Amino acid sequence: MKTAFLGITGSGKSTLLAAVSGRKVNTTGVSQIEEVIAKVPDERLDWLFNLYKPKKNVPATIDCLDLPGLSFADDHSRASARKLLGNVRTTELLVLVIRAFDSAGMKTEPLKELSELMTEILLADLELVETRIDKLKSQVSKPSKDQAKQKAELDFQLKLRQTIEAEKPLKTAIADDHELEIVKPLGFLTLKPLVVVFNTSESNPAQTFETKGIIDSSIPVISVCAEIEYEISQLDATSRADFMKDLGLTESAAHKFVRSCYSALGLINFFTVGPDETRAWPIMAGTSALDAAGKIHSDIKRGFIRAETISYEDLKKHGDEKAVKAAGRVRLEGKTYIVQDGDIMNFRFNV
Ligand SMILES: Nc1nc2c(ncn2[C@@H]2O[C@H](COP(=O)(O)OP(=O)(O)O)[C@@H](O)[C@H]2O)c(=O)[nH]1
Ligand SMILES: [Mg+2]
Repeated sequence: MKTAFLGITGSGKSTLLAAVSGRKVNTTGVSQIEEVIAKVPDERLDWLFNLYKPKKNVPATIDCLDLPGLSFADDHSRASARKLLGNVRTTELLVLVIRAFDSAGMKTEPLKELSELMTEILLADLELVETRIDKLKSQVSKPSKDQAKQKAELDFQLKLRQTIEAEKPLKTAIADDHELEIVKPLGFLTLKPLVVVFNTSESNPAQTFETKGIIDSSIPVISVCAEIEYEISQLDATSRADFMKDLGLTESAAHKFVRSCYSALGLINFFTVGPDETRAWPIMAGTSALDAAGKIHSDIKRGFIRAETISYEDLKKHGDEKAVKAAGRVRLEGKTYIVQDGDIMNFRFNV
């Protein structure tokens, strides 16, 4: 899954990314978009790896785009910010990093910053719809076999513009699957799921903020002190646990971050195990066994017979597959079975 980190310059995007990916901070990414892969921590997968001792352990990953900081100080920086926002249209999730830590000479106004970012995201969509309207208008003025279709889309885009101008959620203007198909490839930012990260100060890392009236209450919001979390991420496992305990932290930034991304996107993990690898597969909650099989390989979906399924909890409780079998807890699931978080799946197929 692909996410983009957005925020003003110096809000801590690169620091946070380093913390969640375990790599070093790259502060040079001022003018370029950089791609960083963050592994999804899942202790269940690690437990499975220990049990099966395969050659490889393959966690799920989140593909993060670190963007140069946005600035809305003047028209020129606004224009370049708009251009940058154009580059995140292909991502599935937006992560807004808000500066909530003080440092010498810089006043923080986290809620104002969040509200400004939300406005810029809206304006980027307005610009997109206007470009599309201009294009359609010029197409419609020339006779062609597509004219009726273009006219219909023009009406639809005008409706979208009206919705944005009224500051109503864009999704309220999308009536059916056909309209959804039109908007999908355009990559409207306000249609993307969001995660909001308040980058808090060392003195009060757990500080929370009242975002009511700025963002929808369904959007995951977390507080993280990127600077501390970065230090933690650079430690080995033992010192990390000690350091976190000293600070009273129960969950690392990587965990918190991934949990919010999963929640914003409605994702769960299922697992596959074997002598070669143990592996986590992210899927949307509600995915059928057939579609889950297709995530692994189209052949497995095409030749799907059934899925031998064990829940992680059962495996952990009984200790190994043999004991789970003896307890009668191995299930044979069909195509329409809805895969559950933590299911260990072994697909039988025939092609
Ligand atoms: N005090 C403090 N400084 C931070 C924190 N997070 C980032 N910084 C500092 O803020 C500056 C900008 O951070 P950076 O991650 O490069 O921001 P970006 O421009 O959004 O990528 C760097 O000097 C960081 O060390 C934090 O949580 N607390
Ligand atoms: Mg940066």
